[in-house]
Amino acid sequence: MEKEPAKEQFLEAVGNFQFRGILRGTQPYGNGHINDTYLLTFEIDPGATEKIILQRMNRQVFTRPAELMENIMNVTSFLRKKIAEQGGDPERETLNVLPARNGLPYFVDSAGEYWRAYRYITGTTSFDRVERPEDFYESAVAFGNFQRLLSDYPAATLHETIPGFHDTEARFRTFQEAVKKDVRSRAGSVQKEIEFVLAREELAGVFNRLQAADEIPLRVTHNDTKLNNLLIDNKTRKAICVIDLDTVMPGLAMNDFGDSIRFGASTAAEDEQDLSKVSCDLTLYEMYVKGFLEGCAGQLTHQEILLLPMGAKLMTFECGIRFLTDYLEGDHYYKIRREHHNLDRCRTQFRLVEDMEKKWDAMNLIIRKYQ
Ligand code: ADP
Ligand code: GN1
Ligand code: MG
Repeated sequence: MEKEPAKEQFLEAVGNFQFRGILRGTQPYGNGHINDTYLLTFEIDPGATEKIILQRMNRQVFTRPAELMENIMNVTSFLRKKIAEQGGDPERETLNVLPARNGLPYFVDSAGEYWRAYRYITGTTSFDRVERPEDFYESAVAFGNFQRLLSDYPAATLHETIPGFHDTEARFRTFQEAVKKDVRSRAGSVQKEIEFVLAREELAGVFNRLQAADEIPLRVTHNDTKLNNLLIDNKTRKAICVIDLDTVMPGLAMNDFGDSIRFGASTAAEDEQDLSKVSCDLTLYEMYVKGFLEGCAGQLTHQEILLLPMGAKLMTFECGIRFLTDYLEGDHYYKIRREHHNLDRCRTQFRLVEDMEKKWDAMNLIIRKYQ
């Protein structure tokens, strides 16, 4: 895990963007696991303020930040046009990057760290848990719609910001390496979790095999569709803006569906320590199926629709593998807020996988209602 930025670096970054007004407040913001996010408040006129999101990008995770920002600039301008054509408000319905003083969409500080700024989208909330089922339905429509809006995006122009991001087979191999190296001597204490993964090697390769056989299409997908990567309007309760566009890349529709389910259809938080609270809520699952298919509006093939439950199981399994790998490697990837945080997160994911295995027939039956 990276260290927090030093105060001087933070101030250097703030001073190097084209912000208006006088800085009146700064606070760490949100619950993302990857970047360092701050909310800045500027007084632009007496009594009038403007809010900005400033982020220090995670250089260990994103090794080519300039390419990543090129993706974001291109994707957001593409979306902005479509949103405007459809009568929407591009200022609120997609991210707006604010340029640095040198005109670039990012600033590199004297320590070599990359910073970027977004207009803060006011009057919205990003939820860490589903508080109202209708919100989850709205999030499904928004993520499905996001994929549909990008269906004619020139995929070949996108940089792969994290190679093999959802290559579950490769994640499985990296995990095996981490067990072998066991750099923190933690493997001995997590034998049960290691066995859980090893017993499901077959599962890890399901989408790899279908892709190799050309049975499932690559699309431009978000790849990180958890509920807190979406802003819901406080008044209308509509999901208005998909955020965290760092991993928009060619990917699988089922994975976008699946990542939302593993996070939002869980009856407990991602890092819940009491595993008896963790299960996959089939009512929420069904609401998401309905919303996602509506949002995709007929774009998915029959095969993709049938594979949605597999997306849920695989994304949950993969996410658990990634948390466990990070735990074994010494917590260098995800931010942690307590000791063994990654292990707790891994355990909820594996509990969810087990629960999905039990509910597998029901999960598939639900899909058949909507196909
Ligand atoms: P990470 O990659 O660390 O998850 P995100 O880009 O998802 O970082 O940002 C972290 C959090 O900051 C989000 O979950 C959301 O709560 C908030 N956030 C990010 N961008 C905006 C924005 N433009 N307007 C309002 N809130 C935002
Ligand atoms: C990370 O960045 P954030 O917190 O929205 C991670 C996702 C994981 C998720 C688990 C770039 O998402 O892949 O599924 O944590 N993002 C990256 O909560 O690795
Ligand atoms: Mg995020």
